[in-house]
Amino acid sequence: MQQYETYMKKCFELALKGEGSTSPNPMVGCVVLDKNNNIVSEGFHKKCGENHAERDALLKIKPENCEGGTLVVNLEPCSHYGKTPPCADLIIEYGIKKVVVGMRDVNPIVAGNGIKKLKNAGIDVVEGVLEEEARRLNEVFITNMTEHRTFVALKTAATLDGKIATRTGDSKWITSDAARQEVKNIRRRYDAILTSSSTIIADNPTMQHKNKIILDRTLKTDFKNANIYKSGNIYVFHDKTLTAPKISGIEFILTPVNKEKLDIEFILKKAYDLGIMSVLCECGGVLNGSLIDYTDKVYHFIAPKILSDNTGKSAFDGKNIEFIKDTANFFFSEIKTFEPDIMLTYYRLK
Ligand code: AOF
Ligand code: ZN
Repeated sequence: MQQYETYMKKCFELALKGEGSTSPNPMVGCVVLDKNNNIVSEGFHKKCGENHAERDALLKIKPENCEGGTLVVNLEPCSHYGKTPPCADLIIEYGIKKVVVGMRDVNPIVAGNGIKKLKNAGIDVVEGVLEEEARRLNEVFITNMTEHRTFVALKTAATLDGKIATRTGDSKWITSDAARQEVKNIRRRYDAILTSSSTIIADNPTMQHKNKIILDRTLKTDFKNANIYKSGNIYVFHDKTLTAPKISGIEFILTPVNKEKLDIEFILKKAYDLGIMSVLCECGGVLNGSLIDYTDKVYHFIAPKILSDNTGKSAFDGKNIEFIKDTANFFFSEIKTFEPDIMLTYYRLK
C-alpha cells in the first residue's frame, strides 16, 4: 500500500503538468509498472480533447512491456466513448493485471462503470489510494460535475491586522515579490480571473489572463486605456438598465442589480454557461465581503506588517456582523511561506 502511495504521488505530479489546460476535464496522471514492479511508462492528460492519461502512458509502450503489470492512476479509468475511446478497454487489451485508483470518477457517464469493466475482465482493482489528495487535486472538476457550477476561489493579500490598503488607498506593496509571483502561478490554475471597477480604478492592474470577468455596474472604467482591457477575452457585467458602448474584444453582459449591487449569483451562473469552470476573484474588501458567500477556497497572503488604522481598507468588508455566531466559517487547509510572508489556504465550511 505504501508503495502504491509513492506511485500515486507520482501520478499527481504528472497530472499537474496539465494544470490550467485540461478544463473542463480533470487533471490525470498515470504510471505503468511491469510484472516486476518497474516503471515502464508514464503519461498525463494534457488538454481537453487529447488522450487521457492512461492512453497517453500505454501508447508509449507495447503490451509485452506491461503484460501482467500494474497501472496506477489518480482517477478511475473511463468506460465511455467520448472524444477518445474508453481507457478501460485499452488497459484490458494491454494485459494489465492490477489497476490502482485514487478516486472514482464523479462524471455520471463513468461513475464506477470503468472499475466494473476492469473487474469483469478479471483485473484486480485497488481503490481509494490517497483519495483525499486525489479529490483535492480535482476539486474544480468535482464541483462542476456534482454541483453544475463554477468553482470560486478568492485571493487576498493583507497585513497582520487584515488590511489590504491604507485609508488613502495605498497598497503597493503589502506582500513580497515572492508572494506576488505565486499569485501569477495561482491565476494560471483558473479558467478566469474576476475583478471590479474599484480595483481597476484604484490600481490599474494588468492581471494577465486568457479570460477576465469585470464587474463594472455603472460602466465607469476606462475601456480604451485601462491596462486590464489590453489582453484576454473580456466579459464586463453591468447594470442591465444601462447601454454599454460597443468595443471590439469586450462582451458587455446586462446584469440584474439589487440594492446597488450586481447580482453575484447571476454572474457566476452566466460564467458557467460561458464555459468558465473556475474563477479566481481578486477584488477589494467590499466585493470580497459579498463574494465570500459564494467562495469555495481562499488564498490569503499575510505580510508581517501592521497598519493600525481602522479606517484602512479591510480584506473583507461590508457585512458588519454583530454576533460571532453569524460569521462566515472556514477550515484551514495549508500554510506556505513566501518570505517574509505566509499564505493561508482555507475552504468555506458548507
Ligand atoms: C480518464 N483519464 O485522463 C481523463 C478522464 O471528452 P473525453 O472523451 O475526453 O472524456 C472526458 C471525461 O473522461 C471526463 O469528464 C472524465 O470523466 C474522464 N476524464 N478520464 O480516465 C483522463 N481526463
Ligand atoms: Zn479515459
